Amino acid sequence: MPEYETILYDVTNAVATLTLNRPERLNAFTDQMLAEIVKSLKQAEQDEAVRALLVTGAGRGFCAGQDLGSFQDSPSDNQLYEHIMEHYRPMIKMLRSIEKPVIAAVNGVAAGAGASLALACDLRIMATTASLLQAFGNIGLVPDSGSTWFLVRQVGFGRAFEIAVEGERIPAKRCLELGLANRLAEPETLMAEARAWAAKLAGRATYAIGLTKRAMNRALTSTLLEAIEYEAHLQQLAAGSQDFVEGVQAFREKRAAVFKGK
Ligand code: T3D
Repeated sequence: MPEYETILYDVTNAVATLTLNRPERLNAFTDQMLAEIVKSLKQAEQDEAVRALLVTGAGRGFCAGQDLGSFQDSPSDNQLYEHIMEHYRPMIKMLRSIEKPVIAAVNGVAAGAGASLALACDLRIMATTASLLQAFGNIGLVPDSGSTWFLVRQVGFGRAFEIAVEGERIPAKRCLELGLANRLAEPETLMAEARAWAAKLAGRATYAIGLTKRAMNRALTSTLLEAIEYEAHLQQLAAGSQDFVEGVQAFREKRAAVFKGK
């Protein structure tokens, strides 16, 4: 029995790649897939050999959100609330807390909670043919799995509200303009560029990158003075790393640093 049935998990060149693998449903989430994503994220978190992650989708879609085939017409009291809390929240929480850089390689449409998944990653590279879609409103739901939180912070209230209530596909080029995508790539080179980007980050001082993620997560809810104090605390930790010693030594010796991520 393979470890995962609805995703593919691969580690190459210190990069763990999670590929959502239900292409016939545009990689729509099932409970099994959500559980397997969380399990694979924990695996990547614990594996010292993994220093960066890539999340992508098999086939022509990135992820179409909740599998609507499993939706009931009249959900019972608390059903959706409990479903989100039990199945979606852990995935988004893991993505934001894992102290390794996570890149979404958005190969096609990212809709509903699939858009939330893309937005929860630290960085996004999108195929020029891909799009983000806040599909929730199109079926009478509200954005969930962190989409409201990510959108207002990434594009501001007015644009976030427009994106959420219009329910229209935002093409990759517009995502880049809005800052929702960091980079674009042609579809045929997307994965090569995403892997190269992830491998490049994996070769950097990834312990410090993890602390940077921790600091920026905290900065979202702190004052300036609190942020400066927290940065000072984390700087002390970073300065105790082998990577710091190596970084300074390499600078003095005028050579490229060889970081170990610790
Ligand atoms: O319980 C809870 O926890 C609540 C949580 C909710 C979170 C959510 O994510 S709610 C939002 C759910 N997602 C959607 O509403 C998106 C629905 N899909 C679409 O709007 C469109 O499919 C897309 C815009 C994503 C793509 O359009 P297009 O034209 O490129 O493809 P298509 O032909 O519509 O889809 C291709 C196939 O995928 C098709 O199957 P078929 O007809 O070839 O057998 C379609 O039914 C299937 N598919 C697409 N999205 C889903 C799906 N099957 C199940 N669930 C889907 N979400």
